[in-house]
Amino acid sequence: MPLQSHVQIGIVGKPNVGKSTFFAAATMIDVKIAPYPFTTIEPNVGVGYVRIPCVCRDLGVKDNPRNSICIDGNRFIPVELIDVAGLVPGAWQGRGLGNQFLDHLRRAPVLIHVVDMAGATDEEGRLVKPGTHDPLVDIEFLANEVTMWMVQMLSKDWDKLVRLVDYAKKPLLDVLYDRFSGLGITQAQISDALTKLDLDKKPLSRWSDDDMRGFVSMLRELSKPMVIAANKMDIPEAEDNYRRVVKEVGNKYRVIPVSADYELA
Ligand SMILES: Nc1nc2c(ncn2[C@@H]2O[C@H](COP(=O)(O)OP(=O)(O)OP(=O)(O)O)[C@@H](O)[C@H]2O)c(=O)[nH]1
Ligand SMILES: [Mg+2]
Repeated sequence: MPLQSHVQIGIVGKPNVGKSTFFAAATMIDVKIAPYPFTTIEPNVGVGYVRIPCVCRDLGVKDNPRNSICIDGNRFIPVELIDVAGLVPGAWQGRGLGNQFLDHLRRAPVLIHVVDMAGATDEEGRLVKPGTHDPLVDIEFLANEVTMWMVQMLSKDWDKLVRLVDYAKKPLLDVLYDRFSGLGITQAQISDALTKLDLDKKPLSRWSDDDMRGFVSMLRELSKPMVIAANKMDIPEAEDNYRRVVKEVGNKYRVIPVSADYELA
């Protein structure tokens, strides 16, 4: 019986990069895996375990806590993983499986972005010769899709928001919090994003498109941090790409080399 988990992690990426393989390796759940895009349509949900050293050795604790288990001095913390359909450019506007799939990620406070580091799939997930697609393009596109999905939520009935805040004097924080309710975003994160960009005092009626995008992009980084699983490291072309990706975006993301195929085997 898996333990209950209160943390949900979304596994995201373009189609055919190995999301379901990664999910299957982490949860030991048998799911459909195939070398073409949109193998997964309905999300797969399961529990995986994060292993950390247990405090029992230092503190002499004997009982297993209710939220995790200890085996031989290792603590296994359950996390719920959700493996969703692949995302193609323009998903936020409904392309591919689009919004429907993004909606499955609402509750996840952390995302694992599975990237085909071998560059063996094009931007829509079709197989191409290894080394022909640049994984940096995928990293940028995915963050952009999630941001635009959130921008769309914010900009809907924008005039109404402006009236509420600028004229009816409802606190900006409350109005934004309402707008993003359901995404598990906290007031502190919203407030942080506003102050970091000097937008906390600016009337909404004077926000430019860049202000809105900048704010949402910052809020996304704060509220849905992303880790990059650099997948298909078993393919020789992945090595150079991996080094380049770490050099280019290693200060922004944790990039972890993996081979989901090998892990699963
Ligand atoms: N060489 C190699 N192939 C991999 C690796 N991980 C996954 N694959 C292969 O990539 C293909 C796609 O794997 P899936 O797990 O179905 O990919 P997905 O991202 O879930 O695909 P969609 O559900 O269609 O979006 C399969 O043929 C896998 O065997 C890996 O680490 N190395
Ligand atoms: Mg899949």
